[in-house]
Parts: sequence; C-alpha cells; structure tokens
Amino acid sequence: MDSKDKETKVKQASRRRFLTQGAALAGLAAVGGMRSVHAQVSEASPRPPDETGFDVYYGVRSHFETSVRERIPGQEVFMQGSLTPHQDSMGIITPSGLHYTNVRFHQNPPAIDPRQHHLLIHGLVDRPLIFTMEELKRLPSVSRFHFIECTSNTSGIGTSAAQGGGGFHNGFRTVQESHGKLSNSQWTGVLLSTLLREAGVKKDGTWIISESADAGHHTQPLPIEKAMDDCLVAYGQNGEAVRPENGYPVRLVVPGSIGINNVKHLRRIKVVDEFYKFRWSYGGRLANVGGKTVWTGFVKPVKSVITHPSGGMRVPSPGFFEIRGLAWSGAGTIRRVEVSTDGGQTWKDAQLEDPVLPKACTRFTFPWTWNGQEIMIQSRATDDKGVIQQTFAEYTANSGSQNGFIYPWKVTREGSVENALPVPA
Ligand SMILES: Nc1nc2c(c(=O)[nH]1)N[C@H]1C(S)=C(S)[C@@H](COP(=O)(O)O)O[C@H]1N2
Ligand SMILES: [Mo]
Repeated sequence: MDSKDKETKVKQASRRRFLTQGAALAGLAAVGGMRSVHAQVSEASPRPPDETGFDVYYGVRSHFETSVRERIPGQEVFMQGSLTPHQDSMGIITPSGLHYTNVRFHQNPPAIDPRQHHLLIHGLVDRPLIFTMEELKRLPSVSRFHFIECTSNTSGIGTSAAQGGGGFHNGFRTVQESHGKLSNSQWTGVLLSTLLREAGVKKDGTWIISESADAGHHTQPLPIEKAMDDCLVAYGQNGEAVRPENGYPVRLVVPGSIGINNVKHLRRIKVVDEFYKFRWSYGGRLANVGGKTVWTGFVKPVKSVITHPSGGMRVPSPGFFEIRGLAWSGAGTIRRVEVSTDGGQTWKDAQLEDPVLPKACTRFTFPWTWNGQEIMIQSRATDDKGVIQQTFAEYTANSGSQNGFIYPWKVTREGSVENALPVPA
C-alpha cells in the first residue's frame, strides 16, 4: 500500500468516525470498561507451563538474574514510583520490565481493555475524530528509540523533606537512585502529526492538551509546534504492547522533553488557543525571558553518567576494568563523551557505540586500568547543538535550573565506589 492509498484509508476510517464534539464526549463516558487485573492475567497465558516448568508461551529470564526496579526512597505516598537499575544495564534499551515508572496517584496501573479504549481528537479542529485501538493500528506507523526522563531525575524532586525533597540532594548511593528515573525504549505508534493533520488543526490552534484515562486524569499542555514535530501516539514498547505501568494501551511520547509530558493511557487530545496550566505542570510554565514569553523546562539538557562502575559497585582488583555509561540530550544527538579518571584534571574521548540516535540514550565505553589508588571518575557529554554538560558548580551557580551536571564517582583503595558530589554546607 503506497502512502496515497494509506491516506485514503485514513480518510475513510475517520469519516466513518466523524462526530460532533458533544457526541464524542458522550462516547467517552463509555470508556470506563475496565477489568480487574486478574481477568487480564488469566487470559494472557493460553495454558500453564508444562510439567518441565518451561513456559514456551512467554519467556522469563534466568532465575539467577536478580536485577530489579527499586521503590523511590522517601517518596510521597500518592506516588507509585520505581527506578531503573542502570548499574546492570547493557546496550541502550531498557527492558520493559525495568522501565522506571512514575505514577501520580496511589493505585496500580489501570486494567484498560483495549477493545473498549478510544482516543478522541477535538477542539480547534475541522473534523473531531475518535479512534479505536484497531483504527490507530491500521494507520502509517513509526518505530523510534527515545528516552523518557522525569524532571526529578538526579535532583530528588518528589522525594519527602527527610530525603531532601523539593530540590537537589546528594544522598544518592547508587546510579539507580541518582539516575533511575531515566529509561530508553523503542516506541512504536502513529505520529501525532498524522492524527492532527487528519483532524485539520484550525489557524488559532496553538496548543494541545492531552488527557489520560486513568483515575489520576493526568493532563498536560504542549505547544502545537512540538505536537506537529516528532511526538508519537505509541502502542508499542520494545517490540510488544506498551506495559500497563508505562501507559497501556497507548501513550504519548514527547521526544526529548521532561517526562511529565508523556501522558500515559492517552484518551483525549484537545486543540486549544492558549497555554493551560495543570496541577502537575511544573517545569512546563510560561516565563518571561528577556521580554519574550517562552515555555520553560521543556527540553531535557545534555547529560551523561558512568554506570559501570557506579555507586555501590566494586572494582574487584587493580587492572583492566571497562568504564561504561549512558549519554543523552533532549535537544538532539550525542556527539562526544569524554571521561576523566583524575578528578577532572584531564579528559579523554570515550568510544560512542552505535546506534547514536537523536533524543535517545547513547552507550559509551572507555578502556581503563585501575592502579589501586583512590581516584575520581566522571564523564561529560556534548550534543550536536554544541552544548557541553555543565559542572556541578555551574549547576548550583545557575540556581539549579538544569540538572544536567557532571556526576562523579569515587573509587576507594578497597575498590568500593561511592557518590563523590561535594557535600553542601
Ligand atoms: N497517565 C499518566 N501519565 C503520566 C504520569 C502519570 O502519573 N499518569 N506521570 C508522568 C511523569 S511525571 C513521568 S516522569 C512519566 C513517566 O513515564 P513512565 O512511568 O512510563 O516511566 O509519565 C508521565 N505520564
Ligand atoms: Mo516525572
């Protein structure tokens, strides 16, 4: 099917679905067809494992593999959050079962029946549209690697006061604690621009509002320029359906942006003519910068971190030990990562491992021979916009606006690895 045919098919499908705004909203009320998690589980496996215990239907990892997500320490009770164990990560993909989760209400992910789920597109559009999952899946699709990173990654926002909540704290012991609110997946779905074009955005449609179907009714604004650029309405994650915790059956992926914009369990997009502020719109505020109104906190800054070795790990003995880590930038593609093994006095280029993709995690490696002395190791990344990861001193001088600072680890004479950020007075 060429793209012209596809376009015609889209038009046919959507014409059938053409609805007035009122009728569409009435349709939404019927979306409450949620089933219990138990019903979902029993239907998922066609048969129990046979007498050998081997589940041929859906594989599980070796029981010797114990890497797991962790609860976010000291988190507010209304949050259900977990952290990706980057100390064990390989390559650039976060296994779906280890993708971090950030949920702003106290309950399990909703068990949404995909056969009952609808996505409504309305507001300042020529043709309000409503899509079933089946209809979304017949449309032209893309698969793209993108990271999702919570605003609070490496800063501690969202943790309780006892944990230094509301701002940066340096009490992180592991890279899972410091950087675990970052994960990288291959997302599959329809470009949001495809859907918006089909609906026909009116001239005065300058923002969109995206709303979730879960009890938290997560709602976020996005400028139309970003919505029409590279955003995905994703139903796939790493080759299978998006996991319940990560937005099943469909979520918004806003490449390079702060995590909060990636609305999970997406059910409604309204095109509007102004910025709306919602309960959790931190980081996405309008601000006056030099007389111009800009949307702040949208793009994640360039960052990198050494994951191997990292806090809580051990370098077993002097000798060769490969330094590995991840680098990413919400503004574009990683161009360079440098590593210092002498406390930041000298820097050498690390090797970037293919694929190196925009707004996605990039893996770097660096051959290192440990001499058994106490040392400090750290990495610093540069993206294709020429922006270099800032030092912690620069970050604090900038009143903590962008938490993309260089993250140092100390290797002690015993080979144990610890957080080496300066302790605040
Ligand atoms: N429906 C819904 N979408 C949501 C949230 C939520 O609580 N509910 N949390 C947001 C926040 S703050 C982040 S950081 C990302 C986390 O996505 P993940 O849980 O798939 O990692 O989802 C965003 N989308
Ligand atoms: Mo977040």
